[in-house]
Amino acid sequence: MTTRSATAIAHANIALAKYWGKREIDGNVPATPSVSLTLGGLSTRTTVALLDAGAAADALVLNGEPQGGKPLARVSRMLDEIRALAGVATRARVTSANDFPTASGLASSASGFAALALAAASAYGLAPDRTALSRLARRASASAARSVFGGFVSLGTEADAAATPIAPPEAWDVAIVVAATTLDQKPIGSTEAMERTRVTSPYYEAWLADAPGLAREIHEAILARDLERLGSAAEASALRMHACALGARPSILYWSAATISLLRGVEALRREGVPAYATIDAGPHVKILCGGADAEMIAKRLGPLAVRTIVARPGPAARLLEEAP
Ligand code: 2P0
Repeated sequence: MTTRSATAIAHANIALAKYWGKREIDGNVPATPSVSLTLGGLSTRTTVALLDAGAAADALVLNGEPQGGKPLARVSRMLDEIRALAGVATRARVTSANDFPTASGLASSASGFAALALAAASAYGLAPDRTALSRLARRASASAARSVFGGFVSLGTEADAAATPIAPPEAWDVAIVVAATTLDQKPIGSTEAMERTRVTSPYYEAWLADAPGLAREIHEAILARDLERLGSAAEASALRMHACALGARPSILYWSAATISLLRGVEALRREGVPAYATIDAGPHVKILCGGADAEMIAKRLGPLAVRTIVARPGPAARLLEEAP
């Protein structure tokens, strides 16, 4: 029998200024500042239900499949932090589902851990403010800190970093066209890939030196609603992140042939005068930043190069759902 439960929804976000690499301190602290857009759609819905006092372990069901091993351990680590704050030892059952492909470079850990932090805090009777919630989410997955907020969001590199909102979702009519190139899982997770990059890529120091300037430019371009400046800096951030990862040994190459075809497709759109800019995360998919009015046309144009396109508009902050009585 469960005693208390809470359900939360959080949305994926796409980094326009990329986080890649962690500081060599405890707490999963990014080595580079990042700036993101939280997306409408692309959401994770997570329920945390406290188990009987006698239950020995947490349980996790992800997209209908019971999980053990590393995924469960990562969830239990966040629950342990919340239990320590709440002074409650009771284990919980976590049921989580994405409405988009898990672990394919579509940022499921961002929406997943933001939803988990909010649902778990509520189920255990805590009411952290948004900053504390973002900090909690960051310790599990840094990109999740950003999905706590809606719209345009920034995350720094301080030891206690929490995300802060830059502009709400309705502030600017832009869109992200997600062009998925495969529905398979990615071959190497971003946590491991970042660590390999830090340890072995000769370009890592250059990336650390360069990334803050791009993040500042991206932040300013958002405040100025300057799509061309934002897009060109966001594209540079993504390509420099991948260039740095390519320099790791063994190399980290997330791209497929379709990734390059999509990059060429975005260049062709720009030659025709359409403001469209590519960004790529830890996977082969290409996400195209564009004006809201161009999004459907761009999805149609690039659709034949992808297995699936999704038009995503700026989306809201993570939120609790009212429980059915
Ligand atoms: C980002 N990515 O800023 C960058 C760009 C992927 C590429 O944050 O180790 O799942 O859990 O903190 O947040 C993906 O990494 O990594 C990511 P952890 P996370 O969106």
